[in-house]
Amino acid sequence: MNVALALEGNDWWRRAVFYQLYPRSFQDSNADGIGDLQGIIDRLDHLRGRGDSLGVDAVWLSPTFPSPMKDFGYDVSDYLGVHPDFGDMATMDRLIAECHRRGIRILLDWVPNHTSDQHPWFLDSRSSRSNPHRDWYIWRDARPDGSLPNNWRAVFGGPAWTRDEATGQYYLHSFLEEQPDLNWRNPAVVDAMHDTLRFWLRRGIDGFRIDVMGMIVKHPDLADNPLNPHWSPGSAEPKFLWSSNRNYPDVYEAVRGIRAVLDEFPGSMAVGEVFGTPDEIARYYGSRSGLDGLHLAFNFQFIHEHGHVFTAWDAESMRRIVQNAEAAVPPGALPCWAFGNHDRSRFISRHDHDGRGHERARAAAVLLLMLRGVPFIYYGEEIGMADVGIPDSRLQDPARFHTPGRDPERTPMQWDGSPSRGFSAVEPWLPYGPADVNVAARQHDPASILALYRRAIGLRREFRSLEQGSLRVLPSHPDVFAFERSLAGEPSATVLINTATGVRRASLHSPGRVLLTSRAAGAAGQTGQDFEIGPLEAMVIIHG
Ligand code: TEU
Ligand code: CA
Repeated sequence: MNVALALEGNDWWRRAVFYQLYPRSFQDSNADGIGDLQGIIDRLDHLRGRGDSLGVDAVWLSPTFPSPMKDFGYDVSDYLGVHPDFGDMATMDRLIAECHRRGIRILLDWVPNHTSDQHPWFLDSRSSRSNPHRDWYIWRDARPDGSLPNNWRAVFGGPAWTRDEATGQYYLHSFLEEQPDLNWRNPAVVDAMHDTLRFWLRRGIDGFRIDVMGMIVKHPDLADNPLNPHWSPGSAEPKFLWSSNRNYPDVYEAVRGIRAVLDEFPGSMAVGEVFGTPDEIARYYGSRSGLDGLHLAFNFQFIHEHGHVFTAWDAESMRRIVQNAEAAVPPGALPCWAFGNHDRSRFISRHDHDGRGHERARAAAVLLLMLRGVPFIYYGEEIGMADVGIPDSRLQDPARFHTPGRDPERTPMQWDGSPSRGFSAVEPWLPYGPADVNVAARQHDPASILALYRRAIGLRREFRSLEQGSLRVLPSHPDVFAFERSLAGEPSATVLINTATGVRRASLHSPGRVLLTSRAAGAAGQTGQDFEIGPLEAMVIIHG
């Protein structure tokens, strides 16, 4: 059964629509309240397969490895295994095969910056100063005055150093104290981590999302971070910059080493979780000598900028974000877009101050899928899932770096309107959201957000200018973000996003035909050169 051919060629990822799936929350198959790999297999038809499926080309699974789950899998205790909550190696092999049979590529989430404190390497490392694994992590003495080795902070709050009684030294952890940082300046660590990539690539995994890419190589002397000039007492700004431990220049050399491993497996790829200015992000694609870095590096500016959650939905911000990204990515490289992920409040909840988050989410679907570059859909976005309020007694996330932690955006996928939402036969690990937000209710409703996602993905397939064309921002009404997608020899398309809650006028260089509108009652058919675009409406118009 050849339900849907996979994208062809080693550069398939350039044309792919990706879907991020949080394995704990996709589908529980064995009634323990936790999603698992068999559950994902059971639900693959939603992603791509028979009938009305979304039609995505690739999935990224948040970490599936053995882990004490202090950070829900981002604390890995064995890079070469499967956590028993999720299944076993045989199930993983079946998942890979089932994805491939449907034409879906599959990425795992590789966590190179730190391991779990229960990883055998760290258990060894902390056992004595002379252990062969000692230098696999970053150990330092206190400063002569007894203070911490340097002023670095953990991303989740508190100092980045914990003193280990047994050997009297401090170890570095950029996140939780149960997540000690690996020492990427030790060639043995580099070799061992590269081998974990090879292990999965040989098993058929198509690539990796790389966690915290920008922090793996630090300042060689672990120099103090400088004071943030924008900080003042009581401000929301961090007190110190991250220049010694984030996007430190040597990290790009390590990235090239990772790329060289991927190049041993043609057709594999990696997308990096990176933070920084558009220029810092651009450097992850490669050095002056070419695109020898990561295949893709996330642009998170529609989620957060400079550490602040992005809640604006205005044409001005869109122009700035898109133009900055277009100007920064190196020639031949593609921007990589996401409007949500497992670390941040969901899109609808970020844009719902006036109760119109759902309309903005529909427009966002059009924007995400019509931008030049590679889109990532966060599970549940396609049905309009919002953050779920979590009672204190059920909070799970240990990292409360932004209250109330990251649980609200990690709740179970809602498959139907039943009390179990079709997710689990028992109480789920996190509570469900409102019953009316579910796949079954949206599946056959042509006016639903799910139908809109399907149509937008379909259009990318149908029109090469939308899938591969260049992007040019067009002059427009200040409230309307307008851009053109064009490719030689193909009809060009105009995309219009009205970010105002009132009607606005739009004008085109030539009349066209409306391919898609985000408003259920939006206009279809031919347009004139001048016409009206509805409140919060997004439109795709094809010319010629
Ligand atoms: O996230 C890195 C991370 O902490 C970001 O959330 C970042 O700090 C923030 O957006 C501010 O810029 C990754 C994973 O996505 C997350 O789930 C893990 O907890 C974390 O790494 C540690 O592995
Ligand atoms: Ca389960």
